[in-house]
Amino acid sequence: MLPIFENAKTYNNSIAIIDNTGSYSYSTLLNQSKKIAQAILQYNIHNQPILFLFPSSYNYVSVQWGIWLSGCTAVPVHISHTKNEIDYLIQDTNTSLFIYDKNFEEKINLLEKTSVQCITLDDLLLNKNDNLKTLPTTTLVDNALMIYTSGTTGKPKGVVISHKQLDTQIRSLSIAWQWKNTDRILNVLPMHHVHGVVNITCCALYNGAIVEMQSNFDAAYVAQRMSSKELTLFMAVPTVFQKLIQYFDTLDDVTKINWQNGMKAMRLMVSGSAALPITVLEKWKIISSHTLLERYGMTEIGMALSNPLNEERIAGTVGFPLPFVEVKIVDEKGKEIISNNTPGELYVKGESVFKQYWNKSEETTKAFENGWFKTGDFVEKNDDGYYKILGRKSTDIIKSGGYKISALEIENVLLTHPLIKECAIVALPDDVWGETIAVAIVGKINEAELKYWMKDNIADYKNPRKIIFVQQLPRNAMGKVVKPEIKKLFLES
Ligand code: MLC
Ligand code: AMP
Repeated sequence: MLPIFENAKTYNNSIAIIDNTGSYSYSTLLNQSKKIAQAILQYNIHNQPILFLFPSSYNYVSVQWGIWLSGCTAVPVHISHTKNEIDYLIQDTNTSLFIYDKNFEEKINLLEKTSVQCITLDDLLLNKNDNLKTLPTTTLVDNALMIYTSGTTGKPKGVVISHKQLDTQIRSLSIAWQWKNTDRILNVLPMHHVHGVVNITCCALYNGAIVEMQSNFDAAYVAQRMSSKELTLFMAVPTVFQKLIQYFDTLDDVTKINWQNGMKAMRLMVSGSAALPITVLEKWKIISSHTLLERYGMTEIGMALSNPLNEERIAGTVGFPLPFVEVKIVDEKGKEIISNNTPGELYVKGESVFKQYWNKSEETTKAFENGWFKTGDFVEKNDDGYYKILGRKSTDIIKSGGYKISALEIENVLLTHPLIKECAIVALPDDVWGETIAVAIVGKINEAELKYWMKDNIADYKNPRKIIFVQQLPRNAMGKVVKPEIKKLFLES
């Protein structure tokens, strides 16, 4: 049995998950997951990716665990994904089963089903016959998760993570941040990326803690839960902390003090997925009495670097390599940089690093060099051994609200609009979102109509927020679009 299930057995009647439908113990969760696994087995699916679409909830986790217990790979679909994006996931995974929450019926009805069977959780369990098959023994070598991530080329790629890799990622954070079964965490992050899925939910459930699942971020709700003094942990992206600071400033003194007292009772707050501005760290420290622990990670590698739990946390750095993670910094020629304070690309190796990009062997091979994963992030190490993230190798990778967004992917979607002749996406600095997405367009199209069209074609968080129309895109002598020139157009306007 996988370690996470072994542990769940021992935590038995302790509460595992609280969502807006109630509280669920570890034994209830495990039993429900087994029922779901039995129902999946009736489809004669083995070792295959299965898509699932649920808000962040008890049902989400029981389906994820059910997929694992059936020996298959869990592929989370996000509630904000549009028809086209989900059609792509169905086609790319070549899955034959898609389990969804009945509230998304309308979205599912729009899909080009091809050979996939789409079924609600209710119907899946209803159709389960009493001829129970023996559940397969899922082992650490089996695939656990496939998380889609944007790259510098084309459409998102499925990052395949085995149970061994997932288990290593969980154990690494459990050691570093000393997860305990007395912990209680509120999850406000989306459940199709590692931050919400692995760092918060899997770590909590592996350690017998309680995870409160919220399907969206609501500053007032976070404040209320923190004021209760029941939470011990909170983890989020910098945009969330920025929004909490803005919300704090709107409150009356009594509410502020209650919230602050609640936060003082917590043991740890973590920020990651994007650079944490030092101003945010400082303001949050004044409000909460916590120095945010900043750490660095990536879908392909899980978490790699983290400020320490007990030693000094240095603002603007992401600390040291986590347990089971090896890192090195290399120059343009791939040669290791030994000296401190010298920038280079971060390479990562270890049991936590992903297995492959789904059905993309060439891209997988290109992503590694002699067993080291090439992150595409520039870093340097200071004299005390703390790592600092300096930026990405590619400016076509944008981080907005903690989401990684590929400029190319959005440009390709926009170019499918018949009235758009050319376009170029750039990232503009933004105090709240880190970066905000902007687009220069050549074409005669009404802005309001374009925004309406985008809502159906691109998940909201990937939508360009600023648009300018130009006669032509600035290009260099080679015909390549000069993106810094486009950025200037926005910054000067
Ligand atoms: C939404 N809006 C944006 C935007 N996204 N505006 C600018 N830039 C963006 N990126 C707009 C909406 O259109 C809406 O506008 C308003 O902001 C509120 O939208 P929302 O969706 O309700 O926002 P909110 O719930 O406040 O979401 C903020 C957030 C969310 C920070 C909670 O973006 C989020 O969950 N981010 C986390 C992503 C994540 O988990 N990344 C981890 C990847 S893993 P209007 O006009 O309608 O009000 C990884 C590895 C690692 O990176 O290291 O962890
Ligand atoms: P994703 O591919 O969505 O998992 O995003 C991973 C990327 O997020 C990394 O390659 C980094 O560029 C960025 N990232 C994650 N954590 C941090 C951090 N603490 N500081 C700066 N960038 C970060």
